[in-house]
Amino acid sequence: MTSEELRKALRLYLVMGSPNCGGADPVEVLDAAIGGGVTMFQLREKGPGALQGPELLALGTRLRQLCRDRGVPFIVNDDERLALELEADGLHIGQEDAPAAEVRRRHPGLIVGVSAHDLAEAQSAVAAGADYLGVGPMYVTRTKLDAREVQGPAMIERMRAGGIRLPLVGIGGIDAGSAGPVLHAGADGVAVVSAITAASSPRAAAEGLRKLF
Ligand code: TZP
Ligand code: MG
Repeated sequence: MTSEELRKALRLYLVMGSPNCGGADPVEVLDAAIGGGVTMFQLREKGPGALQGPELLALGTRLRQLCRDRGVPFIVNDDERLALELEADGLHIGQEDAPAAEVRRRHPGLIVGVSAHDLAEAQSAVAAGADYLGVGPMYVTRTKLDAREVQGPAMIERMRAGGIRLPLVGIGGIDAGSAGPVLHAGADGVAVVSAITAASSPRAAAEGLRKLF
């Protein structure tokens, strides 16, 4: 994938695991969301009731296959082994996970995404060889209980002004009504969880977000 293709794939990035789906089948949620225009997917199986072991592998296999069938890049959060087992297209790591430079070295063929909360973290991630950055939280979120302080779209602007050219996605509390300032600040796309997974129609929610592009 070229960096321009990656930039486009990052427009509407759905991040999700079974705990975000409120009892609905995550495969159905993802299927509907892709139908509505989701361009990239991250399996992030975290929080109360998160699946582990063979159950997680089984869910991951179904989600991975759906992404393959629909031509949507499939990224795994944190878990390098799971990413390899599922033949993921990429891996997303946070500041508390394995150092980005090591992940980059271990997996030269994978898309490597890194969460960055300020310009210094963004600069280190670029130096480590990250392919894209997730920046947040843009707004108040109830999805990630240990989320950092709200940074707002201004953090994207600060990163761009500080010379960060890498593809950036904003994350945290974003929906169709609040995505505009994130994109205007210089993000290539938005990453969302609840705006799609908690919507009565994930497909319509994705369509509403896609209209912004
Ligand atoms: N990282 C920063 S905020 C967040 C993650 C994974 C959760 C975003 O969830 P939502 O529901 O889109 O606010
Ligand atoms: Mg992490």
